[in-house]
Amino acid sequence: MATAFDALRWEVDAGIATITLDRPAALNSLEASLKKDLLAAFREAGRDRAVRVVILTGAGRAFCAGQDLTERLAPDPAPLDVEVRERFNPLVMAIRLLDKPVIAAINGVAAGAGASLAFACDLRIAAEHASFVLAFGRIGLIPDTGATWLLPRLVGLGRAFELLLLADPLPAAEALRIGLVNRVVPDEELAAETRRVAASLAAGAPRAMALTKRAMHRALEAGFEATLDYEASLQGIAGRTADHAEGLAAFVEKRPPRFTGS
Ligand code: T3D
Repeated sequence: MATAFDALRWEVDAGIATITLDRPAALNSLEASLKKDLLAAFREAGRDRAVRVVILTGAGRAFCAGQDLTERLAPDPAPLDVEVRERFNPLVMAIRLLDKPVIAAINGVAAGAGASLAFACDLRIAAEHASFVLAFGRIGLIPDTGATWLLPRLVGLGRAFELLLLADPLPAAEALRIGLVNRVVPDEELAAETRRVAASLAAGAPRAMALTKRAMHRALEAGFEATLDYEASLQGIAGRTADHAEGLAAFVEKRPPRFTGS
């Protein structure tokens, strides 16, 4: 399906929406229209019932180089706190609140808020020549767009400090070793491998997946007993879906389930 976005490409095929940041000459850095389009694309992914999984990737040799720094040099840029609150934070909240899995297909360098976007996704698959650069400190800023919350939860506090304070490039292989990405594949296989994973998710039970995402995010901020209780409530909801009945029927009939999201 073609769309009305200017700064990104949006395609939906077989239940998979692919959002491609499309400013390759500026390494897909985030300027006003791209930030606006990206938020709109995540909202569209939430609304479109045909979409079961979202892939976020970049055109050209980068995933995303974070804030477009030329925008900061323009006359009268928005104060940074306003920019972060109003334009960056809504992006990572949209990923987090989207009740569908989001995969970052990290095709090249992910820097600054571009890395934060990847951290906010549910799964990360990286090309072997991709890398992360936590570039905030290099320009005298602090990590934002969720980096201080997400990164320690993904790799632990010590490694997060190292990455955020030293800001050395982290190659994909090392990112895999420390658990920051789920898979690393040869560059030319990134799109196909990501699609394979997305297709597998798209064949799953959508409501169960949405509830799983909600439960996992809640669990990150709750105690054990509260989590047990929350899991029980969400399981009650999952247990009443047609997809659960379909899953049971498929099991006893020894056939693959056909989940509809109802
Ligand atoms: O509003 C706010 O500021 C608040 C929010 C802040 C969140 C943030 O994201 S802060 C962090 C911002 N990002 C950065 O500091 C990263 C800056 N870029 C780099 O450090 C490097 O470009 C990379 C490590 C990402 C890649 O290096 P390399 O050597 O592979 O490429 P390059 O030659 O530096 O860049 C290629 C082109 O992309 C170049 O343009 P040119 O010379 O070919 O016309 C470069 O200027 C452009 N580019 C790269 N990053 C940005 C960018 N243009 C604008 N903004 C960028 N962030």
